[in-house]
Amino acid sequence: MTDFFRDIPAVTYVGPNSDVEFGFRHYNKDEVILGKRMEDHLRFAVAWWHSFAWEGGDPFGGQTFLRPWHPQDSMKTARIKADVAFEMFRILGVPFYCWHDADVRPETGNFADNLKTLNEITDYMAEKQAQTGIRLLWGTANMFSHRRWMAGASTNPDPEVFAFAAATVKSCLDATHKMGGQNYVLWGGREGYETLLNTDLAQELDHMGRFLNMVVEYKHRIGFKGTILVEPKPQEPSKHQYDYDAATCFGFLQKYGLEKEVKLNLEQGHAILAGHSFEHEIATAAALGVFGSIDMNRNDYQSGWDTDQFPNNVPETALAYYEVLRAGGFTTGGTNFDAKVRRQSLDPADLILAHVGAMDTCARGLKAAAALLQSGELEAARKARYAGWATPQARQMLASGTLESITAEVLARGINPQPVSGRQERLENLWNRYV
Ligand code: XLS
Ligand code: NI
Ligand code: NI
Repeated sequence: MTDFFRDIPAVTYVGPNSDVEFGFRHYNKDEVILGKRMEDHLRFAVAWWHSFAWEGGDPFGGQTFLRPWHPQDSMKTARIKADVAFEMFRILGVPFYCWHDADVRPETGNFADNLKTLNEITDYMAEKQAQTGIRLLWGTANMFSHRRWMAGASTNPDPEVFAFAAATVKSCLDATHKMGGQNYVLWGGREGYETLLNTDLAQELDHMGRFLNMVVEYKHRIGFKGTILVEPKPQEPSKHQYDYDAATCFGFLQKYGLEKEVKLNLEQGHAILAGHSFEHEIATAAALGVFGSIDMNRNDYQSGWDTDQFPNNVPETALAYYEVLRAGGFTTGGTNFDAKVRRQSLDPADLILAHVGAMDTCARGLKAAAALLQSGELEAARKARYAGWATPQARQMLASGTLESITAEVLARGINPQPVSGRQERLENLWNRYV
């Protein structure tokens, strides 16, 4: 036990009218929605890196947080960090968490030592999982912070970096497997380029495709039952990242024969950076059969970079969960808060309350989405819009029509389509009745 969160009580459901600060107003984990407990719908996870490893720096200034586990350069402080993390998970009552290797163990700069400390600290964390019942949503390798990764990991022009990356992912997948992780994530922060002048784009993509195939082959060899997830992001830190968005990732997976093996972890802020909405990315992944999990952290709409803030906009989360529900909900995936408090938010209470607010925001979004889905009103309107396609002629046109046969039909039947309203505002008004 540490005293980092001293005086902070375990957070429980208090209902929307309570003025208790450390309470959930909307997240009532046992409440059943569409036949499933809210906890099982949302599958919340805390991100080790932003909540515990991040020291409060931004491009203009360094550390603002002075935590008892700083500096993070020894196994002693790594253990304190793990103790505090599990205390926070207990206070919040979250079922899951996520980590990168570099968040949980000290960096020694050499693979053998990093492997030893990773195994040691993940054994320690696995014990804590067993004691508390808190589970691992996903593990991942940080292949973007250390200078060795500056020109990429699997896409690095130097084969020694490719080798280091392969060994690193093996070590992280082994640890994730040992800890009963539900997924394994690969986010290609430096899998991209700064300038085409020094880059062989085609060769780099082939290397990345081969690398991901090695990961999938290894997963099957060790019997890891979790899902391998790729996380799209268009840019930052690379000027151009290969895993640009959901559609780009699907094309990549298909080219390298992985579209049945790998799914996507979609992040709200990354969707916005790609010029999409979050619900677009979820709907696209679902339509392509590769929807996996979400990182529910938003960006500031004013600054054009990944500010990783906790969600606080109910209508936005409602649109996202509506698509998650339409996709059939999460299986191995969940809602990871890949989010950090602001660098002025120094207090331990800030960390707790950031998550409480985010969990409530998501709960409200989920409830609104579920109520609208259950009412069937939006789905009925959508169905009505496509009703013409249910006729035998329309179905036959799709199944066996040719441009010649269809032209003959247009002439014979005098087809002359009459535009009908898309009813967008009416449907937006319908949405607003639910959020
Ligand atoms: C960064 C990414 C990262 C991944 C995990 O923008 O979101 O945090 O989720 O490597
Ligand atoms: Ni991100
Ligand atoms: Ni993320």
